[in-house]
Amino acid sequence: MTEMNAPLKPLTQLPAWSKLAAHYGAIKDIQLRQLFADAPERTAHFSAEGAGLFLDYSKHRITEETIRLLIRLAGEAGLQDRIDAMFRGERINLTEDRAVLHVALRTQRGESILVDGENVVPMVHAVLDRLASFAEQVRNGTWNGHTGKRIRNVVNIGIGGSDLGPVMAYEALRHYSSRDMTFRFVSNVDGTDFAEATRDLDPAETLFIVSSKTFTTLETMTNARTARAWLVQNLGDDGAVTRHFVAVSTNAAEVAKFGIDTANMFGFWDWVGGRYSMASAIGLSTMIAIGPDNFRAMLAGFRAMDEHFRTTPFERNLPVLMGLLTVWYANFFGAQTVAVLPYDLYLKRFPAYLQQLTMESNGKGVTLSGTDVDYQTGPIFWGEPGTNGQHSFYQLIHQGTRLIPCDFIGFCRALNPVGSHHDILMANLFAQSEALAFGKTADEVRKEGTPEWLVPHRTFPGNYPSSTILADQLTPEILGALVALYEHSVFTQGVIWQIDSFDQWGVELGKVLAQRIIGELCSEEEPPLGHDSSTNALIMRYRNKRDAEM
Ligand code: G6Q
Repeated sequence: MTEMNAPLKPLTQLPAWSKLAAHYGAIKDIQLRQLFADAPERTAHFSAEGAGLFLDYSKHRITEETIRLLIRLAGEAGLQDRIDAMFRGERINLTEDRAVLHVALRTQRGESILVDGENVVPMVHAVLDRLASFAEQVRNGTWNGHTGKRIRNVVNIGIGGSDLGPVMAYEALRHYSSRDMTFRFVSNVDGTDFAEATRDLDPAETLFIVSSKTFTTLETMTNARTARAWLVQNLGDDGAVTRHFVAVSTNAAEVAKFGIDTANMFGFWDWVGGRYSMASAIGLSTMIAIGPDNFRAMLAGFRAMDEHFRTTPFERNLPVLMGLLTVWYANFFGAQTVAVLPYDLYLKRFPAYLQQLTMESNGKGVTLSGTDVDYQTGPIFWGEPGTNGQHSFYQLIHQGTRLIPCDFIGFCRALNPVGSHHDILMANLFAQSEALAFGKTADEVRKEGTPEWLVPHRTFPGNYPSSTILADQLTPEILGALVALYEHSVFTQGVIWQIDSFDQWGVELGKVLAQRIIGELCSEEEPPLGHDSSTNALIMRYRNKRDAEM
């Protein structure tokens, strides 16, 4: 057993855990109004900066003692050893017996990270170079379609980790993208996804990127076969596949079996988890959209945060602080969710992306040693861009009965400066975090002349915690840093909770569960059903209605 596998004391028996529990008892009713009145310079203490991101965590229900104890907990949980083990390429994904090396995707040429004695950095850069050359060819029209027409449309076919990163990054970096090309993302096995994505596309100008680590995922392979049929039917030649299909995968055999020349395949490795793969070849659509230079800038942003995480003392380490605050609210205040509220429309898919990153990683109920946890693990992440969310669900955060810690994300400079729009946008961000923290007392409401019966309704309890992440501008570098911030925050949480943040057995189950029923729905002879009575009745009803005359 390596050092990092040495049995740890159960989390709730760590000395810092009991100290935190006692500390929580002492400060649980503490008011942010009071904390700020007592220490007007509070933000100077409770803020940190790294990789171009400024984190203000002063509007949290914490004191210096809270942070001291949380950092002590991180120490007792062996966080630094685990960080080092990840960067060394150790097999910290225990249940899949794999290294966890998305950080290797962001290394510079000349660095060295060994997996089973082999330096993976040259492999990473060899693929990056091939990706860059291919992306350039598509962008400058050297790589044409089968009929000689220029490629104008790129459709990424993938799901989960092979979709959410590409689609989020494309939306986030749209400002930097080639505006004379169209990018679409087909993930759902619902035929509507493919139909709507391709209805206005000219097949002769369309490139499909089939992105699948395993190249066996039902949804992706179904969509890929449909895409191939659509292309061949429209162009009237099987040979067209060569110029219109490329693959991103770890499984060359399946790629070849599908009919894509492995010369047109871009590889990655089993030590890149699906939800951690947007900086790998899975980012091909991103690279075609924004160009190789911008893609490399994004990698540099990832790398800056990786280095910050690996080397910065925990007191000033952004992902560590954010991860520990998530633990503080989940385990001591009983918070069930975290809201992520980007004040930038380009980040509209960022909450969805984070849902997979956080919830697939830390939605675990068993520790690394196989025992059931007796504490909460990963909270539910959700959110929408501001200011839109303010006109819908923020009501519940302000005046509902639940404690929902929020992450506000904003930028000091607009990418589309239009009059005073950006100032108005940012004013809203600042106002929301202020209102959540400090609320409005009944007396303040009365002073506004509110009739007494209405006072309770117009009073805001406040004392709701939030972090604010500010950056200068949404650039490729900053997007990389932001994603890495959350990746490493998730890592920090997983280490504290003693779980495997890098497996996904629930997803694997989903991949096999539907197969039996697919056979029952798709075969001619309609085999007898052996499910529970509810499932049998639903399937029968579906079959009857489906086959009935309209
Ligand atoms: C991610 C998960 C999962 C995966 C998809 C697609 O961490 O493992 O979301 O990315 O199921 O898998 P393939 O890339 O193998 O098609």
